[in-house]
Amino acid sequence: MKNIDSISHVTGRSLYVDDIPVRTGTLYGVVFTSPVAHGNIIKLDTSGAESMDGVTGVFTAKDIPGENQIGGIIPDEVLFADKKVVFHGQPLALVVAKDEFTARKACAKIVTDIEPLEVVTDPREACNKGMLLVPPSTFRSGDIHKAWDQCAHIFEGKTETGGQEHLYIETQGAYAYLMENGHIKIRSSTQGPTHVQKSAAEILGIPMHRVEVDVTRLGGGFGGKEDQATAYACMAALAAMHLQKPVKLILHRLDDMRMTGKRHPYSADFRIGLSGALKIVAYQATFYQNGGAAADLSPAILDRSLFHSTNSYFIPNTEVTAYSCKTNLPPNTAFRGFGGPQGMYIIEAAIAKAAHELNVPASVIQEKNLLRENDPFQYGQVAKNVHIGKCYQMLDKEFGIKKIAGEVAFFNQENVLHKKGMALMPVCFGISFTNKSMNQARALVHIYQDGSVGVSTGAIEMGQGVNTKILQVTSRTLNIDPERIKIESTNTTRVSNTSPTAASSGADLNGKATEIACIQLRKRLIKTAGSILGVNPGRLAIYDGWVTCDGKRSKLSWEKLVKTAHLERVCLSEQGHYATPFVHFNKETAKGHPFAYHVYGVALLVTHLDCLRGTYRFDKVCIVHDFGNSMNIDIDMGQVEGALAQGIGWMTMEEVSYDKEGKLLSNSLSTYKVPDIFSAPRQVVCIPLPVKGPKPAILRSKAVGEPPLMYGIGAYFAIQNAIKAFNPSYVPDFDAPMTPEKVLMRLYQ
Ligand code: MTE
Ligand code: LUZ
Ligand code: MOS
Repeated sequence: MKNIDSISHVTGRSLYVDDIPVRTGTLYGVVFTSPVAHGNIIKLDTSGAESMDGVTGVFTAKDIPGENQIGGIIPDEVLFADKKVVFHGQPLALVVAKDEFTARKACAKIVTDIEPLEVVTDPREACNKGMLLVPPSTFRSGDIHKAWDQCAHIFEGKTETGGQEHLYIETQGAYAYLMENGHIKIRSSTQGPTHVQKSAAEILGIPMHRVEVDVTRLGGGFGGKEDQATAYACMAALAAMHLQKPVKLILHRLDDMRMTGKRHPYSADFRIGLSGALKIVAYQATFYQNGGAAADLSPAILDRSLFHSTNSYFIPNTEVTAYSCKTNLPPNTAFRGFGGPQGMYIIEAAIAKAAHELNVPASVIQEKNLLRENDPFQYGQVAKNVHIGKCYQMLDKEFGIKKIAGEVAFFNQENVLHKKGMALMPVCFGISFTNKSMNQARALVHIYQDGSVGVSTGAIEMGQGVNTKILQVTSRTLNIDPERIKIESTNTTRVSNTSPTAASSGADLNGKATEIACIQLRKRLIKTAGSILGVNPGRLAIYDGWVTCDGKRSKLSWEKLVKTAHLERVCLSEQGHYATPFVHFNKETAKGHPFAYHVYGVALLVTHLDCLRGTYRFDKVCIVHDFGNSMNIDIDMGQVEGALAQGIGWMTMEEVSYDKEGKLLSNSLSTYKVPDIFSAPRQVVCIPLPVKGPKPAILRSKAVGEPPLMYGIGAYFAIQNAIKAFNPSYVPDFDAPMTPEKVLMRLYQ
């Protein structure tokens, strides 16, 4: 089935927040932000802005009737700074005017006096000063101290991975307006409508039932709107409440880049020990996560880095400690992979280091240590239905790992100024929120009198195709034509207490809830059909818009059945509630069964380096990916390709850069480079692993949103291998992203 949004997307008819037709009297907001990264606020004088023509209001912390607090996991983040500023670009005030231009001009009239304080941007420095967002966390398995004695080889190293700008095409924004009796409605570009509803209620000092949040779709989220859409929705709501007028707030691209958090940069130390037979016996690491100035989702992201710190390998003795460091940067946040990519990069770096020192291909070490059935993860869960070995074997069978390695070696022999490099990247990613309570969802399904169907869930459509998948679930469960079904906007009054659409589990959780509701409706309608036709309902089914009896079409159509059921006063609406079974995790012991299942896959990347320029391109990426039984292979392939490009971008050309004063240098698309069509791999071949999907996956179709991003990690090591082929004295270092500038320096160092 085609993505149901594709036609409206390509014809420009899809509606985003900024496309909602505005109501009469709509006003426009612009956020005034801190010009320094750390300081005490001595003066914040907004009178110049307030007295400007066309300005209707300027709002600061003192205008918040409720609590000036938007922290998601820990209450450590204010909506508007009042006493202190803690990052460059932190909101101080919202200026509201008749148009955006006037509001922006008025911002320039605001006068501040901020007494500067010391700015810390480096996570290790923050850690040394004891500036942590939460206490450190450690995952352990086996006995790391005894294990070193059993190792024939021990290697140590240091790694860095950079931030990443989400660059969703639709920037952060919200449109808020009043309904009757002081109720407020917010149209927000958020992955977490309930988070917006709860925070707006707290800011306004009103109960949640007076706030309605509605989301049609996002022009991309990638994690950047899991938490950070909230602030702008709250600001729009606050101004709308004060002014009793509709208020729209859409961030300018440059403001969005400057003000919002990104993927967390990590700095890390590792120590890896191997046996003579190249089995990884011990792995010890310390992660320094650059959290920024407030916790946001950092603690949960830190946890996922630990969960994925051994990637797809079984390592009997491990000890990994992670620090979430508080720095004067915008609070870093969720980004596709959610700390998993950072954790995986570090173990891959450790393996690359060992491979270099022992002069063996990294793929040999990778292959020897792949997870097997019933191996325990370091967090206690026992690996079941492990497919990583199968992915590896199939990749080898289909593409020939040795053959490609041979071609690369031959090319490198024949060429002086061009070198190729190859790398393998296996991935094992856990599916479920690691916070148990978030693994739940609801769906509300209405069958209308004419037989058409409306479905509401907590899922947010952000381009990943979740609405198409939910429509497929409805169509398959009720056995009716997809044309009869409409997926409604995500609205907190129809489906409440939603988890954000995140952790790749949007389709699983909301799809399951939809399936549950549809099964109930089907049962009820079959029963009605039984009494209409005067036969035992056990003989009846619905198929292709008709009631069938013993497999043969009866005279009763779907429309007739629905109409009669309504006349018979049978309820044609149903709510489904789903909670992922068997997931739990004890934070004290760091053991449990946090994931419903894991997604596996292996990628092989070949890069081509121009050794005069330091530039590179990717010739091909071969992937074997475990989709389970993909319910929509076109959408899922799109997710693999998009995530791969995003992962390669993070590892190669995307370089988030701040100056020592905490000011963003890579603050526009001329200084922050993202992959475009010219930097996409020349060839991407992805083969679905032929296996049966697990039960907790919707229709046995595995979650696909995040896992393929991590194939991109192989890009770093492929380039590294190409550099080694040109410059034998290069000692591999681990400082991602590997930009062309860095490549050039390493070629000739
Ligand atoms: N694909 C598109 N086109 N746009 C997005 O914003 N977000 C990714 C992924 N794929 C995203 C995307 C992220 S971070 C997640 S967690 C999942 O989609 C969320 O959707 P799902 O749970 O329905 O897979
Ligand atoms: N968000 C979250 C996530 O709150 N918890 C998670 O475990 C998670 N994992 C991936 C992406 N977002
Ligand atoms: Mo995705 S980082 O879970 O929004």
